[in-house]
Amino acid sequence: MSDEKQRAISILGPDNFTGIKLSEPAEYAAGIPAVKVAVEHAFKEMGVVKSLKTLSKMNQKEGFDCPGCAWPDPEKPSKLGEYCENGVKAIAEEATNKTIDHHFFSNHSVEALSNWSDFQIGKAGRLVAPMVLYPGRSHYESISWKNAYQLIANQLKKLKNPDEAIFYTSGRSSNEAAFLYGLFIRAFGTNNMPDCSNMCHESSGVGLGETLGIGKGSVKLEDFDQAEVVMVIGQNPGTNHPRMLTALQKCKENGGKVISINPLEEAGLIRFKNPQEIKGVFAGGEALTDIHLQVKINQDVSLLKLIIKKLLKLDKEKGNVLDHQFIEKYTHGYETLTKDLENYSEQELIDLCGIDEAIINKAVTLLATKKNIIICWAMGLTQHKNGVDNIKECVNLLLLKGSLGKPGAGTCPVRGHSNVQGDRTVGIMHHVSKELNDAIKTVFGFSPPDKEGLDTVHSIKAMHDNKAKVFIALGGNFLSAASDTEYTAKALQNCDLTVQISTKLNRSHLVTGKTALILPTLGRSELDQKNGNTRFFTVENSMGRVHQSKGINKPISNALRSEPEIIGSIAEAYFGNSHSVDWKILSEDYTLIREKIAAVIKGFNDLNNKSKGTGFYLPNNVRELDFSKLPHGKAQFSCCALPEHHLKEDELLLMTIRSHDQFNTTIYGLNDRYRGIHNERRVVFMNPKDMTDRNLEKLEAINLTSNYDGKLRVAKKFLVIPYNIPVGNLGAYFPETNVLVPHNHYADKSNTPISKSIKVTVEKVAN
Ligand SMILES: Nc1nc2c(c(=O)[nH]1)N[C@H]1C(S)=C(S)[C@@H](COP(=O)(O)OP(=O)(O)OC[C@H]3O[C@@H](n4cnc5c(=O)[nH]c(N)nc54)[C@H](O)[C@@H]3O)O[C@H]1N2
Ligand SMILES: Nc1nc2c(c(=O)[nH]1)N[C@H]1C(S)=C(S)[C@@H](COP(=O)(O)OP(=O)(O)OC[C@H]3O[C@@H](n4cnc5c(=O)[nH]c(N)nc54)[C@H](O)[C@@H]3O)O[C@H]1N2
Ligand code: SF4
Ligand SMILES: [Mo]
Repeated sequence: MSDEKQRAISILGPDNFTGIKLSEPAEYAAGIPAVKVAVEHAFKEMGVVKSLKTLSKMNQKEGFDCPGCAWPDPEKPSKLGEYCENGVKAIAEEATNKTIDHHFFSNHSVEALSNWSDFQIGKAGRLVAPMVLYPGRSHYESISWKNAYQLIANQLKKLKNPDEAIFYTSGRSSNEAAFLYGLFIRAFGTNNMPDCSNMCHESSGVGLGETLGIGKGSVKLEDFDQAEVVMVIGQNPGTNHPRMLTALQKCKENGGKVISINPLEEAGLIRFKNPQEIKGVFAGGEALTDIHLQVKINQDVSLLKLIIKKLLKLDKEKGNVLDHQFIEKYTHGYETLTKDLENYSEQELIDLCGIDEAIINKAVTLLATKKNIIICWAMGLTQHKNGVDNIKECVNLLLLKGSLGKPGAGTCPVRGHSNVQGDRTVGIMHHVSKELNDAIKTVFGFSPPDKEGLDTVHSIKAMHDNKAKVFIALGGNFLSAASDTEYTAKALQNCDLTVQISTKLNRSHLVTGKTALILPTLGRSELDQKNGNTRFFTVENSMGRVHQSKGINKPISNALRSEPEIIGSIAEAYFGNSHSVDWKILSEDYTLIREKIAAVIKGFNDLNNKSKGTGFYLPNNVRELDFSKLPHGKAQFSCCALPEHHLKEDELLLMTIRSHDQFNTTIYGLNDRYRGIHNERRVVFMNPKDMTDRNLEKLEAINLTSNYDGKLRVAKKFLVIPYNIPVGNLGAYFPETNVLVPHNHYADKSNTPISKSIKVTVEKVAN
């Protein structure tokens, strides 16, 4: 193929079926199959010896933090191993022995690679050499680190102003890397820092910030031992936070109850066999959910309003249901809330959420008598137009019950990426914080920009409209993770330069700007050494505990650089000696970075010492019941409107979810064991009644079409799976369905794409 030929890149990859097999959905999560699957994955990718060594150090004090989700480790890790099936899959993916070097890229053109499936792309192996794709060329070519840094610096210097550059962060980077990255971006002169949490828990951050004064959860892991009720809303922990099941199990052993609110009866929520316990391996497993409320997609506000209405009524009749002392002392807006609820009839709310009233009453009776309640949630609440209100309605319930700031009670937004919370804490954000800017000025001697930057959806629009020309990503897979894949592709392809600092190949390396760079970096599990000294870094888990993580494996290649070193070198190439920060020295010395974090960010004093061992908790005003920064110095009740979809007669509401065999856009395998799907990802879960209405057979192929503002978006070829899902609702996996999510429809206030409530129609695929 000629080097000059225009690249015909496949943006979505192949859409062929892979040979589906079905089984009954699983009745319980974990147990023996989980152990077996986990070990198979590890041995296949890492070999036996490396697997055993690596796993023995994961989530242990002197080891490294699991690169999977952000669920916390217990203070005293057990010797049997503090990890789950998906943690093992995550580490096997990173610590694989397979590598792709410059030979791989000279053997495969970018165009050819783009026709591989995401599963094949991910399985190719670890990136081990810096590579460049020049304009008009068909293949990536080798480039030295030095020339790569210079190329970036030159391109950044060509921009008319710093706001023409976009700097994305995914949530796997350490606090040290993220802090340095944010510092460089501000020194460069922009706040354009979109990050994965814009697509994830941003609604939680906004909702909690406005009502409770901190955009993070308030519970600690130990609180699960003492909770009387744990509500799990819009979350699938059996797949996405498997060790949370152990916490739920403990809660139940201590007499607690679990209420789940989900359009699906997810296996992990129903029954659980703990693979870390002998009884879990052999016995029949434990029922986890006491009450399952099978809510229709995006009707959580209706359901929570109904529950609250019923609790208010009971309180009036019998008393002792709500915590009036707490309401009086700590909250604002109670009268307005109760008055607003009078606008809704119980029947209207029952009809909207689609649940049998008798089951709702059971939940109400339980909640009425209990005082210590934890509410956990994830993407089922955040990724809707009213994502922020979903969170606020949860806060309303907790405030009414006085379930905050005491053991066994509180908010628990369950974070996704292992350090997504930490990255935000140490400064990755598009908003301007005067406090942070002042601290940076004092410590580093330069003034950060005070113009609000772009978040994810607005960055995409800016690139699409040719207002931003350079895109740099610290991890992640922006193309496939973001909404409206074809629009996002155009946005990236408009750029003069796209740069990916990555461990593994993904589609964002193939759908690129005119020039593209791949900068391979060390993974979590790898030994990070400089001049014979082993370096460690720090992370913050979902519950605000900061602790160290130290890699143990020999790096897969000597050519790799650590994330801080890469960022420091880009900064050095850009600034030369003309800046108040010595980027090279800072980027190589993580102890120094931690000193600077401690000097700039509240709550991090003595970080170097305090992060050792199990680490320390960051300050959290909700734990102290200190609402002094909020209006009236109180926690805020909110009046939330009901969601409106105005569905046309033939339209259904689609939620885009994760299978059990993926981590976001990384596809570990083609099975979704708990939901009974094997060897296929192009499936759509549908209620049998909706199938009958549309004359659809099991496993019939359909296209999904969304129509927003008159623009048709089509996701082609999905097999219909009859499933226990509410009438009018559909479920299908992302990233395949991201093509349907309109770029300009996102949550109010948080701008999170509406990935869990997309209006679609279905059509049979013509043979
Ligand atoms: N193995 C694995 N672990 C992961 C990830 C992964 O991809 N794989 N991703 C990580 C990341 S970044 C994140 S953010 C988390 C995501 O963790 P989750 O939020 O658990 O992930 P999703 O698959 O998006 O599941 C959303 C759940 O919400 C339900 N749901 C959808 N819409 C609604 C609704 O309107 N109301 C209610 N009540 N429920 C609804 C779905 O049925 C599903 O059970 O997991 C993290 N952990
Ligand atoms: N439709 C739909 N879209 C969604 C969602 C949804 O539920 N539905 N969920 C959203 C959510 S919650 C999130 S968080 C985003 C995820 O968005 P991203 O975080 O952008 O996507 P990931 O798939 O997690 O990124 C995987 C890539 O990260 C790189 N990587 C892995 N480890 C490291 C590391 O240690 N360092 C570096 N530098 N790179 C590394 C690898 O190259 C890998 O291919 O997707 C969002 N998109
Ligand atoms: S629950 Fe999350 S952090 Fe813990 S081992 Fe599993 S994937 Fe890793
Ligand atoms: Mo996420």
